[in-house]
Amino acid sequence: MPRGQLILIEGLDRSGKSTQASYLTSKLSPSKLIKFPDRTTPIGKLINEYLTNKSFALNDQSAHLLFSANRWELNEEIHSLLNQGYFIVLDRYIYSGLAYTLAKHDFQGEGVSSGGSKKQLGDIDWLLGPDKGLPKPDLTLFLTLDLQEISKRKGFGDERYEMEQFQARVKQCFLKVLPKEDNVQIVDVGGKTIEQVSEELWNLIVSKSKHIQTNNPIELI
Ligand code: 2DT
Ligand code: MG
Repeated sequence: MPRGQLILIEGLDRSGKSTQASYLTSKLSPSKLIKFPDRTTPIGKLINEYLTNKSFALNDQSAHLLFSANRWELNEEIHSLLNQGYFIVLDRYIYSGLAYTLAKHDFQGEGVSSGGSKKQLGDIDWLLGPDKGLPKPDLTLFLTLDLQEISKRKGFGDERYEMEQFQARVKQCFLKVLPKEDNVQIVDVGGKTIEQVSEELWNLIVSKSKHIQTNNPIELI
């Protein structure tokens, strides 16, 4: 039996990423939606504390490693579902891991970053190291929109990272870390309805998934 496919939906905050990821999961069968960070696991609970409590003191390197460790917590489940033929839709994954930490490297604002050395945060090899060996997405769809439109959409909550000035850095960092490959597609959602975006993403999945070699084992990062 051919394996299933690993489809990653990445995107800026307020891009409609989670809405689209659940919609796509409902269109694919059999399928499972996996959201990162998964806040229900032992490490996910720490991450939740880190995101929701700005006085929770974790340095930036440790936080970065925890997000990666959280992906490793689901590694066996992902392999097992793929081997059973499931489509797995990921809502955030390694590129969020790279982009958010990289964005902290030279961000001066309050409430995002710890003190201390930030040298490693600008070193992509260091950032990617802990994710090496995780399953590599077959297809990545990155939802982007311009910053003016981000600020028009409804306001941020008060989790760590949910502030406009930081999002501008995150956007630049995503564009820097996303590989320039045919199976990584950037979709501008600006000015489009939820339905229009869904249709565009669905068409991309239909056209790209024909080329995914599901008789070969999933590649690793
Ligand atoms: P949500 O709002 O989507 O729950 O994300 N993040 C996420 C990282 O900094 N590194 C990672 O590896 C991942 C997966 C993005 C909560 C925040 O966590 C950030 C926003
Ligand atoms: Mg959020």
